[in-house]
Amino acid sequence: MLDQSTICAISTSPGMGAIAVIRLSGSEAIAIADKSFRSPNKNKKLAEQLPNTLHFGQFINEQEIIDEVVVALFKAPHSFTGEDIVEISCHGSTFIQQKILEVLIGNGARMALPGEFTQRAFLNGKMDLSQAEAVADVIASSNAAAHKLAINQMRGGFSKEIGALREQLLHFTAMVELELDFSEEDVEFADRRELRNLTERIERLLRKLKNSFQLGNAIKNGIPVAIVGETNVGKSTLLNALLNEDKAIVSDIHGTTRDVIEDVVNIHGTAFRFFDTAGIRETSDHIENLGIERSYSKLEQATVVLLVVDTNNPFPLVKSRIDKIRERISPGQTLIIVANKIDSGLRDTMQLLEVVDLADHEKIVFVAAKQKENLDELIDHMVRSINIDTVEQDVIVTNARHYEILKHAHEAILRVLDGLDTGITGDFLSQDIRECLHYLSEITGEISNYEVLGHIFKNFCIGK
Ligand SMILES: Nc1nc2c(ncn2[C@@H]2O[C@H](COP(=O)(O)OP(=O)(O)OP(=O)(O)O)[C@@H](O)[C@H]2O)c(=O)[nH]1
Ligand SMILES: [Mg+2]
Repeated sequence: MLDQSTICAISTSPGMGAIAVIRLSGSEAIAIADKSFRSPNKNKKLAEQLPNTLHFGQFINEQEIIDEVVVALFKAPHSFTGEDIVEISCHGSTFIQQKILEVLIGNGARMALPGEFTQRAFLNGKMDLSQAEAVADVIASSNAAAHKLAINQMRGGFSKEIGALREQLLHFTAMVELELDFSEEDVEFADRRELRNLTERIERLLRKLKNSFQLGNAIKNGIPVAIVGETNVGKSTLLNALLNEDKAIVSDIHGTTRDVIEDVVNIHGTAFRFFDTAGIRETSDHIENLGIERSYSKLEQATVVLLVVDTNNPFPLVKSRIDKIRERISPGQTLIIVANKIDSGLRDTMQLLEVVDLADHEKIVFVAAKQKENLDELIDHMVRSINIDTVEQDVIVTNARHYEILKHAHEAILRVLDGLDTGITGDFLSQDIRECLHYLSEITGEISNYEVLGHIFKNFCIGK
């Protein structure tokens, strides 16, 4: 059920600015604006103007001039919300903005709820739910990669992928359910091998989408990079160099950092979230041990692990540190060995590190964090390890709600695969497939309830 009232809100950011935009949407939008709009020749009516036009005039309250404004007109269904929209651009004084809003409410509009413009766009079929959600992400995007993902999703990239999945699932149910209609005759229309192939294809797609969330989430909030290593190897010095500020305390005392220090930097259009951790060593200090446990947990959560080693140490010692961390690296993580202090390092250690065997997901760079020497190469490896090309080509899930739904859908499809293996009857198969379809509809919003919608849109700002 669609609320028919005409809503209004300030759509530009709160506070003073050169100009501000106040937006009205609903069937009465133009009539409400007309009550306070006065054109230079005094007799122009907005209601009689063509859509997609701009009109200069005064915004008045009874006879008082509030401001000189430019009004933009859009008519249903060709507008963002699918309803009549009036956008009033005024001077950006907070007093003027508030005054115009008050007058519009006095004329019969009501204040919009957070995200209500976008919610109406969704309810009027201008976009599906995943696209509507992307509108918030586009507004919030703070780096090039997150922006790219959000724009792609807003333009329907993700919806297309879900649509293709639904097609395949519907094809599957059609095959199985035809068989059910003729169940008394004991025929098998659906070729089980074909069904299996199809199910496997769907499973792969769902798995890929589900797994993409880790990267998607990382891009949105900053790729997690853990800086780990022994005490005193220069982890905090490296963090400060990467952030270009003295964020962490640096000293030659072992065990200086005892808790995780975190900050985000934008590098070449990608946000990286660095975690400087407590140096790993054997110690009986209880607090320090708690810090070391946190270092390991940050290591597990990171997409990129920077293992800092001190080239002043003999090679066998350094090598054993590297091997110890290698055991903790899981698939999908990149390990960059940062051989630090090359300004004063042992020649032997450095030479042997140069020729150390590296796996595909491993890199080594030689730096002097204190002198900021060779950090470019390190940054280069980090940027390349997240492979920005994937971001451009593939659909990547960035939204936690979508991820939760995809997890359920994936479980349902695994049950179908299982069912095909154990030879369960078509009606059970079709039940799981229907469940899977149901979940996908929740992503695009074909199936939604007011509680879910309310929850999604309440996180928007007012005016969007
Ligand atoms: N010569 C030289 N010294 C460095 C370099 N990087 C760091 N240091 C010194 O190494 C010492 C330890 O540096 P930190 O950054 O505090 O080391 P850490 O790994 O954070 O140590 P903990 O917090 O105790 O685990 C400091 O005295 C730094 O100035 C470098 O590239 N060259
Ligand atoms: Mg430190």
